[in-house]
Amino acid sequence: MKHFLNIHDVNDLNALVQEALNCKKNPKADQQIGNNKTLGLIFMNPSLRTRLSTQKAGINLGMDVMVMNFTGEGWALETNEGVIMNGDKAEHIKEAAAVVGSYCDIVGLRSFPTLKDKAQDYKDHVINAFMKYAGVPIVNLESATVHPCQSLTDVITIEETKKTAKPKVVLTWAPHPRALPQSVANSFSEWMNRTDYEFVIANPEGYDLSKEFAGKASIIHDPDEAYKGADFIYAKNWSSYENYGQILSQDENWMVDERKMNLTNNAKFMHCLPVRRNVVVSDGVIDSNNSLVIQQAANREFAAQAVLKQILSNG
Ligand code: SN0
Repeated sequence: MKHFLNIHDVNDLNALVQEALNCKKNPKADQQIGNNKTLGLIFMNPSLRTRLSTQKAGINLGMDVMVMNFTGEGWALETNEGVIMNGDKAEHIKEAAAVVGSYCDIVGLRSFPTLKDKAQDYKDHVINAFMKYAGVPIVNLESATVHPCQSLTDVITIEETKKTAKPKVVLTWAPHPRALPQSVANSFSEWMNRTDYEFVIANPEGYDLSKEFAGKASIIHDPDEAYKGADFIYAKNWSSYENYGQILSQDENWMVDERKMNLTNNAKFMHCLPVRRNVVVSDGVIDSNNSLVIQQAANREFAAQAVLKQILSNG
């Protein structure tokens, strides 16, 4: 693996999942692989799990790890080409990426979408600029369109937990007070498309994901119907793709609750976190024995480790 930007960088998904499960069994087995190598993690947005799990993964592999928050700490970055930089942006992404790359052997980057300009966001311009100018392998720590480290974690967690070979997995939209990226949902969907699970996306009208990411998923606009017989309920809010970045619904019937979970095949509950309790999911569901959220978060470490290991092994 050269870079880890999205599912297209993964040749053999089963092998990558097995690699992560091996890392989980013995996290410190490959401490020599990353010796004398530096991992730089750059955050343009907040992070808890991504930051700590990727840092820990690097440490497990013997890497030195540097972390920097750009928001408030770095110079405000200009990302457009050919502009006269006489406004509030002090540094161009061309120099910033090249400089970060000069200190690091691998760079991880988080950069959320603006949710204002769909065409610009869906070009994934910021992470692509890092790819172009950093000169080292790039790991996507959630970009404008996808969050592959989370999706790999999700597949690992389903593989660890599933009771049938081809479980029914439902990605359900849930209400939220703020407009959020489509990245986690897009990414989960494109990774589910690479499995042989039965995959359903449930969302209100106006919230269909881009077809490019939804792929072969069945799209259902009625939550009760979608939940029937499900083995996994994966909740996430996203803002509208069609009416780009907008909040079209706050309908609390879409919150994951005990009543709808009772329609499932004793489904496990999943969410990438952070989660708004009693908006996205009821306390009763997230605190139940069927909730996988902590296991999912713990698996982030080994997903990141498997990815870093494959990149380091490529030399
Ligand atoms: C981010 C998102 O993409 O939805 C990160 C998820 C891993 N989530 C949020 O920004 C949640 C913020 C909030 O106010 O709840």
